[in-house]
Amino acid sequence: MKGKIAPSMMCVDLMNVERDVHQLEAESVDYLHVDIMDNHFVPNITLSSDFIRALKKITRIPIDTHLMIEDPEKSIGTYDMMESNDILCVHYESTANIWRAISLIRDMGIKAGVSINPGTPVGMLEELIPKLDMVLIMTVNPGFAGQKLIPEAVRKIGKLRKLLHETGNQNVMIEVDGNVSFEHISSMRKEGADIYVGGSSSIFSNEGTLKENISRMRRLVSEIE
Ligand code: S6P
Ligand code: MG
Repeated sequence: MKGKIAPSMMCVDLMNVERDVHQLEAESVDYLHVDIMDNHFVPNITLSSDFIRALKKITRIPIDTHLMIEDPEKSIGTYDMMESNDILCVHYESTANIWRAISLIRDMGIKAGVSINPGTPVGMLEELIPKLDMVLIMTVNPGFAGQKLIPEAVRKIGKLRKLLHETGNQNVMIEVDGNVSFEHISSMRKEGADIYVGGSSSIFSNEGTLKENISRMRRLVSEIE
């Protein structure tokens, strides 16, 4: 699959969201990655479902929502603004009822994703995979932008790619999130990731303008097809 780019909206200039979203649109990014936290599952609070509602008024870029909240099945109903090309992703570790959470997302007609923390093995997903559109591999501990990569987590991308192949589920996309930097994208691409979340270490890095950073990232994610 052609590598896709998903800028992380928690790294956008919050005083200039609309300006930056229009610029991201002009650069034809594939998704807007929206991090939602609850200060319980992770020790931070960031964006919200209201932020997605506001985004929907100004752009048609598909939304890729990463819920880092406990018991997400209780609030999935508040994401009723999401559409069939949007992705709603819950953490495997965040609920005792992951199957129910995925079913609720699917029943709403939204693409369903499950995310795993660096310490969670990909094998835990085996029975869930046929119900999923995407698996998100965290390559840092969730909660904050600007962290250092956990290299062992990058190797899980390759393990998941193999599992998808062996079980005939190659249509399930693999997303990678956490220090997806200019330095690390190539190894993530070699392992087989499809969607790349760009934050402070790439798209929003002060090494270049948004436009320059996106084209640099696009070159890196297109190198291996
Ligand atoms: C972290 C969150 C991520 C970050 C992204 C930031 O919990 O899920 O989506 O926003 O990782 O990117 P970077 O390049 O600063 O690590
Ligand atoms: Mg995220």
